[in-house]
Amino acid sequence: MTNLVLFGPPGAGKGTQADILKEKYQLVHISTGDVFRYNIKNQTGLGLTAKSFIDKGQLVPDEVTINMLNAEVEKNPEAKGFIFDGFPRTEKQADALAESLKAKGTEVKAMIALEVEDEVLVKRLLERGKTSGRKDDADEAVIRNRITVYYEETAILKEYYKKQDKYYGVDGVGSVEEITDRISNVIDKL
Ligand code: B4P
Repeated sequence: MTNLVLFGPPGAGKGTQADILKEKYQLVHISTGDVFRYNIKNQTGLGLTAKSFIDKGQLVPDEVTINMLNAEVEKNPEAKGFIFDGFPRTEKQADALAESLKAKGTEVKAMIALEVEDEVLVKRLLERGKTSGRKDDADEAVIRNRITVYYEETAILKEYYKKQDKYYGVDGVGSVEEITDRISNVIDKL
């Protein structure tokens, strides 16, 4: 199985690239952000819990997120591999992912990180906020909090995967096609 973690700060383009790569490499795409937004829209218990964190630009608690991720993986027993988009975001989530894949006799093959500077991220998310209806994109203070949370809680995962020789950094600035080519160059050599 080819299991990829697409990594990077909020607005780096993980969702944009995962949508293209899932078709190109026939992988199942799981975006924890998308699953949360689906649950918020349908007003499920999970959605109500998630909303209170997402609207403030905070991470949803690990236990809730990990259970949800495992359920999504279980829904796809025939998958040739997964693109995890927005997961893991903490060390606890990374350990849980390793455990869940190990139980299937597989593992994370690579973490591909999109590198984009903060001011570009803020600009992209504010732009998306004009049309997305996403509360977490509409307010610059919330966007900046998401970026701070990324550095405080998520960025350490770079070291986590580096230690396992699985980290690949990719320049995330350029056209969407250029970035897909850069990521594909990494995947094709795995
Ligand atoms: P996510 O849904 O994961 O969203 P994201 O980080 O905002 O965006 P992404 O990097 O996917 O960017 P995109 O392609 O959309 O998270 C939302 C929230 O959910 C989190 O803040 C958190 O609260 C919660 N959450 C999710 N996962 C969690 C977890 N594991 N644990 C706890 N909480 C969790 O691109 C952004 C914009 O840039 C788009 O408008 C796009 O069109 C544009 N863009 C993309 N590529 C571009 C390019 N090359 N050039 C110019 N613009 C580009």
